[in-house]
Amino acid sequence: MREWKTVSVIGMGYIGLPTCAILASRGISVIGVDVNSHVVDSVNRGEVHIVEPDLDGLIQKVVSNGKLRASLSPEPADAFIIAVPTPITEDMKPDIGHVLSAGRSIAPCLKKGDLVVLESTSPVGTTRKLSALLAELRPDLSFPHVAGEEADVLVAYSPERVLPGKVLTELVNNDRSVGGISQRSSERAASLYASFVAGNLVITSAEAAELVKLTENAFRDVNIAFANELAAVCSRLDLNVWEVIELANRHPRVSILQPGPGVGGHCIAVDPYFIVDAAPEETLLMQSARRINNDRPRSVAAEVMKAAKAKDVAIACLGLAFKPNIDDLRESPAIEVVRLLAEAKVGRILAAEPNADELPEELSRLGVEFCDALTAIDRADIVVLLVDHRQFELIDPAALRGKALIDTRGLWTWRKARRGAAA
Ligand code: SAJ
Repeated sequence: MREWKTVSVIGMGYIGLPTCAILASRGISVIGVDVNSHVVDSVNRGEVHIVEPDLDGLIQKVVSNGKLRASLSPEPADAFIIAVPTPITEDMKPDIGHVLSAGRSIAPCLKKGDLVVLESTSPVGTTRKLSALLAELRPDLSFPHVAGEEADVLVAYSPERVLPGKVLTELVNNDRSVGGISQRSSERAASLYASFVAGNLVITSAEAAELVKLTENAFRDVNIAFANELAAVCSRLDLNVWEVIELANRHPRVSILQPGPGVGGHCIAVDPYFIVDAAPEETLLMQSARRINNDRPRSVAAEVMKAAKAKDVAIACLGLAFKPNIDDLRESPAIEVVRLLAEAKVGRILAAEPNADELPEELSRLGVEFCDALTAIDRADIVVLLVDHRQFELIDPAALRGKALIDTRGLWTWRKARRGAAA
């Protein structure tokens, strides 16, 4: 089997950049392509524009030894990996525009024997659409959706499934679905991933692999919605939801996730809509889960407003990231809670986020004040814990004495108390 000498990765974001780094660390010459010239320049300087443990050192190493180079436009390679965003439109329809643009940009570089792998989370059928687009642009070459095993260019889908914060480890160790449009496409794609994946490479069809990715995130969304619904039930019955979950999880076949102020990020809160769009009548559970999780910031804000009886009350909101111990504020339910409180003008809002240098523009415009957690707590009547960052766990309980606490993550009111009892 031919060795992989040159691979081009289209899109150097949260997935593409670590993939460039890992491939280059295995001795493959990697060309990272991005439409953003700042990203291209920073990678060529050996720098990273995203926060991910250990990525900076690896990028610096592979750029300085010449194995990774960034460019604004694709160049010929043995394989092209497409890792570009697939957002949803305002009416919750999948937008595969960036995938098709990436296809258009690589088409002129393709030659017989090349492999194209799509990694972006995509609605079922996207890989086949990509193959059809490439065929239209390159009538001199044959593609597997028409030519099957005889195709000149091989096309496959293989979704990433890495967790932000653990990307470099999970890229290597997770199992991977590899769905080719033809058997040869699957096998070639599997051989590419074998250059760095220690997990199992499981061959399937492109369509099954597309749905597998969406299913993983929809499954998690439904399970978080269950925990959030339970939180609402417990609040009505005046019970501690974290205690109920912890005890239920002692059952050998029960494993409930954790409630919180909602589901953020750009994966779990988005991907279920790709399935809903394809099968609206069959996805009642997924649609309910989306509604439950989307509604959480409003319930949390309502709880805070109920606690804020006096008009001149000060409210400390701790954490703005979409989950603990990261700096990613995109689609964060914590930001949504702060925004709802600021818009309702319930009092003075102080927000703390240890992983950010400044407040997002939308919140500063609403008069929210940015300060460190201890200052915010000191000045507040009500303290709302929105993200369970490790820094917040270390806060001395004495600092919280006399404050009304709304702990949306159970960090102080359950987890920390449990750890203290176990010590
Ligand atoms: N959350 C809860 N309760 C929980 C777990 C999570 O409220 O018990 C919330 C988080 O606070 C956050 C959101 O859900 O707001 C999503 O966080 P996450 O850690 O569950 O997931 P992501 O978005 O960081 O990464 C997910 C992962 N998918 C699954 O675990 C099935 C990851 O493996 C995927 O690669 C990633 O989506 C992706 O890129 O699709």
